[in-house]
Amino acid sequence: MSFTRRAFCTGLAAVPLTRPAWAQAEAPRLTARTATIQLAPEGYPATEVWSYDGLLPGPQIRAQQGSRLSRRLVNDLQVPTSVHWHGIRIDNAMDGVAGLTQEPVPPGASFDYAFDLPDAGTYWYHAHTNSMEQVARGLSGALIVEENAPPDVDRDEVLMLDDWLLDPETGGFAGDFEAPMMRSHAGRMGNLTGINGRFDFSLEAQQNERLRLRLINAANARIFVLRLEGMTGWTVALDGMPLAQPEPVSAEIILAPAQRVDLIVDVTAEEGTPAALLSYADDDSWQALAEVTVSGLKSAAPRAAPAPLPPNPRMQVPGVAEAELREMRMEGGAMRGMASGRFEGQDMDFQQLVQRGQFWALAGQVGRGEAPFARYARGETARIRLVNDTVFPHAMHLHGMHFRTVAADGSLGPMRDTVLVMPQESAEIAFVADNPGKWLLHCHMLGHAASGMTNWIEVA
Ligand SMILES: [Cu+2]
Repeated sequence: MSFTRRAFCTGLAAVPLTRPAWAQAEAPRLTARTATIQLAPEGYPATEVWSYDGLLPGPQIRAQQGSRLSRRLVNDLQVPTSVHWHGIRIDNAMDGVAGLTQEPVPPGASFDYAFDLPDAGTYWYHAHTNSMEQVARGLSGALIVEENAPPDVDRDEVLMLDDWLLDPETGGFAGDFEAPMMRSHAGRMGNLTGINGRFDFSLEAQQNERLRLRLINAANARIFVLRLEGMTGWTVALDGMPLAQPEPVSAEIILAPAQRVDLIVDVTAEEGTPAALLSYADDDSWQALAEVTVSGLKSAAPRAAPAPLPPNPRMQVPGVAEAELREMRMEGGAMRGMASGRFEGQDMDFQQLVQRGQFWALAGQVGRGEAPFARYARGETARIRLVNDTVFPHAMHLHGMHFRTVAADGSLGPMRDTVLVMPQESAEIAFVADNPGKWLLHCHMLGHAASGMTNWIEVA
């Protein structure tokens, strides 16, 4: 509106011409609520899910690197919830971990998240209150932070891989989320896999079209083993963080829960020939998780290899050789168990732990304890050896900071926030503890995390 002399005279000029500093605009809403979604194939009943904004996956959030993101979480569910912004090197108070960085948001209440986005890349957001159940019921979405100089691709596609354990009779989520069988074994595996909420996800493309595929594993426990058919390409980023050089896609891409991989692929298939993202299925076959229908020709010849993505800030991890090495032993689970663990301040044997629904320990601690696994001075280089003394793989996720894996010869691997540690193997991680606060270090097989595999560190 414009102000006229007349408006001044009638007193409307009392409206301030500029917004006072305290009158911040309300952040865009992200509403956790139930929704009914057709997840199962046609002919089966629809599924009541817990969603963000009625969508599964939740709305894709895109923002520019260096900008500030804000969302008002509105909880329209019947249970408390909170949002974790997975992989963002975030202010601790915004990390979304109920009971550690914030109180869970009760039904009917809201919580304002606002934080800076220092890094470009592929991230995601998901519930972090009773996440085993809440993520399984649908509370996750993609968070894409765009480079200020994006790579030269024809299209940018986000593919959220997931699985759902559904009752074919009712369409509802099957099984008991507390079931000891799932928690003590490999975790909650779905009987239907899909991408972006669809079991029959498909893409259309042209031959020689260049796609950026952002793969996010949002599943509770499933490790996806993937292959490209009719496409060839490069891995350019892992867990959001650019590789120094693009690497030709390996024969099999292994994507553990919570991990992401950014691929730049060229469609090599000719029109009418198969192209797909294949996934190794439970029946030992390769099945198309995403079918790519090829029609036409984008360009006469394939293009040269892509340039690396621009690096994010603070990707160096200096002083690893001199850093104190701490060992975090993973113990427990079916077929192995453990002698004892500390749960809620008490030492217990495995039988006592099982009676309390606890099956796993990290460094002898069962579930998040009063004291952190380790305390680091701000800026210190941290070095942790994750030793898997169980018969199951575990995808270990550190909040708040990315780490590099340390090879046996001391060389540093790519920068990640989630590392898969296979049974009877170990992985060493190193990172600069430069983000102050209380940060979880936990297994992202969410049933494991809920039954013991959750520890934390403190940076002060
Ligand atoms: Cu685990």
